[in-house]
Amino acid sequence: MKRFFAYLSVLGSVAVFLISCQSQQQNVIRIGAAGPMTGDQSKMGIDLRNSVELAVAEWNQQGGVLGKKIEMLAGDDQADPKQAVSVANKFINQKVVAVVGHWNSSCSIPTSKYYSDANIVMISPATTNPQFTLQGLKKVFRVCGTDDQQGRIAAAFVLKTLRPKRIAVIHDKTAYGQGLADYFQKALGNGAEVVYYGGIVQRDPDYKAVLTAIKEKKPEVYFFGGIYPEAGRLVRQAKEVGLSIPMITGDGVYDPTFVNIAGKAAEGTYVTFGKDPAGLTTARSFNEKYKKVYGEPGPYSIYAYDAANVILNAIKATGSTDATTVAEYIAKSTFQGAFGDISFDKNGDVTKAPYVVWQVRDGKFTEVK
Ligand code: ABU
Repeated sequence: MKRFFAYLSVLGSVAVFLISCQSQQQNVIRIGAAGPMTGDQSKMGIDLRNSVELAVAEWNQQGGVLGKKIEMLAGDDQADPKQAVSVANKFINQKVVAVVGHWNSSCSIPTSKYYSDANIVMISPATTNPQFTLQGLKKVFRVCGTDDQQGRIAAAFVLKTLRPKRIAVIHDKTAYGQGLADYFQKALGNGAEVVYYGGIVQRDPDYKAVLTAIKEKKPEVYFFGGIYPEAGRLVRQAKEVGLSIPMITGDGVYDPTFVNIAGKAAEGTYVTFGKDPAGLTTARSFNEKYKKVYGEPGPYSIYAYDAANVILNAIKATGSTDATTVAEYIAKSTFQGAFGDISFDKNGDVTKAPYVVWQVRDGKFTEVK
């Protein structure tokens, strides 16, 4: 009998514990922040996580949303599509209502289907491959531009300003890098001859064989579709093999880490990216608060902050965490973001995403006017 009562008492405690966990879960609204938080692209994921954390802290200081505290859950996808799917499954089990992320196109495209099927809103701050929002998934958005846009800007700049006859095009074989390289090449049209086209392997320490092969083709410029760790090694090793021509590349290279890796060899590199938000009145408060807590904002920090605020404002305005309701509201509304007004087209892309060309001068990214 004693044993029976002891058994009942254990069962009772377990039940109380489970009920209390469930009620705690119901009293919070969970938002996922997903990106590469370890590995050679970790700065991008950490920037993203910091911004979502900042937005969530601000909302919680004001009492949260719908009378509930907001909890941010961070998911490290290591810029690896398989890890990204694991993160998505974890977030689904943890009942997040929305995700800010992922950072890489190669992670956002496969996970978008998982989130949509699980009724979770997804806004990527940085994924630029057009395919991401062309899948007909109504709960998927991005707050940045697309690679067809930046590919066109890069090609127009090269043809008008650098005027080469011969160009080499290389990429990192990812959804982002290869996609961007292909959009760039398409936008060149017959404006210049592509004398070399090929892929490199991400995280390979030595690109000298490829760079020597490019040199033999005598291009006057080379385009790289990829991320800053590879771009840094490429420009450094290009100098080592005597390939002294400018690189033009995309938003994945716009970070001081590129200059740190490349050193002096970074000088003169051209990069397409959005305008600098530092001077915007709307961005002032974000910049000050971010700097105070985390240091200098990264290139996509403000985009991630705006993505989190779009989600939380939509939850507040609709009085709901239902993804269909929230996504319908996001699709038809204009939000006052730190980077200016944000509204979306029928695919979930932002209606304004102006790219400009930057150049590394004296170790700093400087807008080319
Ligand atoms: N847009 C730059 C890097 C992120 C991506 O893979 O799209």
